Amino acid sequence: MLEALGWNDRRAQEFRPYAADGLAPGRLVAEHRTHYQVATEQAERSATITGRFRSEAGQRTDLPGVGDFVALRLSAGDGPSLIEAILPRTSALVRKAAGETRPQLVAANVDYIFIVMSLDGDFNLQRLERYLALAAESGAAPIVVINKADIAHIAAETTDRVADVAPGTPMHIVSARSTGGIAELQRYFDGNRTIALVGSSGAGKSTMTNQLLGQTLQRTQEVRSHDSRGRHTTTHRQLFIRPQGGAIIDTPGMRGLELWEPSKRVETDFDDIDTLAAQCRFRNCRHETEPGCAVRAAIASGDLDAGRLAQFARYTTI
Ligand SMILES: Nc1nc2c(ncn2[C@@H]2O[C@H](COP(=O)(O)OP(=O)(O)OP(=O)(O)O)[C@@H](O)[C@H]2O)c(=O)[nH]1
Ligand SMILES: [Mg+2]
Ligand SMILES: [Zn+2]
Repeated sequence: MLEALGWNDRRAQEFRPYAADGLAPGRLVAEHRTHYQVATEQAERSATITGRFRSEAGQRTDLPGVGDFVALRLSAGDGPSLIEAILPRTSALVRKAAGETRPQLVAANVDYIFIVMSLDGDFNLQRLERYLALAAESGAAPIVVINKADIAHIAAETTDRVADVAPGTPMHIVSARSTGGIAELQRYFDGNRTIALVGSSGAGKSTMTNQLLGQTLQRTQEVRSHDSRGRHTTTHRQLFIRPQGGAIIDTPGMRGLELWEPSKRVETDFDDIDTLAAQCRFRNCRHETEPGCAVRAAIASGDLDAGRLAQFARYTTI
């Protein structure tokens, strides 16, 4: 069981002192408001952290997150087990939401990040660039997955532009709904690897999760027909164990990531700016003083609120 989750000799070595202390190994599969869910050799356990663990954590990212390998003090009765330690992370997918100074751990110990974009209204190279930057900082390898190949033909020019933005990054064109091309993605699980899916709401991450697992475990929902935007169906990150080995982490589309903290909810989808930026003279325009900047032109003409650009500028990671 733990092996399928990515447990190996190195992990066993790291775990030795905890084993000597009577702790059990596990992998954190979900984070809820009041508790965590942890997969162990026997079963899934609900778990919490000790007050000391919480007070010793310097940053929010020092707390356990989805994908972490942890050392658990198993509860004898019905109560939750206690997470006493986190094993060293091999990678950490971290994002900083707009207007927030504290970074948030999206997923830990991820080998591949599938950046899912769909061939409806979702396709957006600027957003791809932000996801690539996020992946580059994480230590996991990005894979571009272009979904919904059944509804639109992808022009060679489009794949060339993706290759420009993401040089050397593998690209797959698939249809999660009709399963086209999904089989070629299964090899990323070889060696019990962990894949995290990121991308905007409605891109088809949960549909793909179900296909890759061969089971319908995640709920999916139609996108809005007038603008192809998703409905933020997935509301929390969850790690699933693939029966044949390997793990997959489905995440909520961008804005959904903020939902767990409603008071701090900030608009983080910059489609308005992205659309304008596509018309800037320079592809790497920072919308500061560059000539031919369509974003500043829209602010000057009153079509775009200047506050939106400020918000966008603060939004450093994605
Ligand atoms: N035509 C077509 N539709 C697809 C494909 N993949 C997913 N969809 C549809 O797109 C809609 C959104 O899919 P989801 O899997 O819920 O999208 P998501 O990325 O998980 O969205 P959030 O959970 O909101 O972040 C659903 O109606 C899916 O059936 C595909 O390959 N082709
Ligand atoms: Mg989803
Ligand atoms: Zn510009």
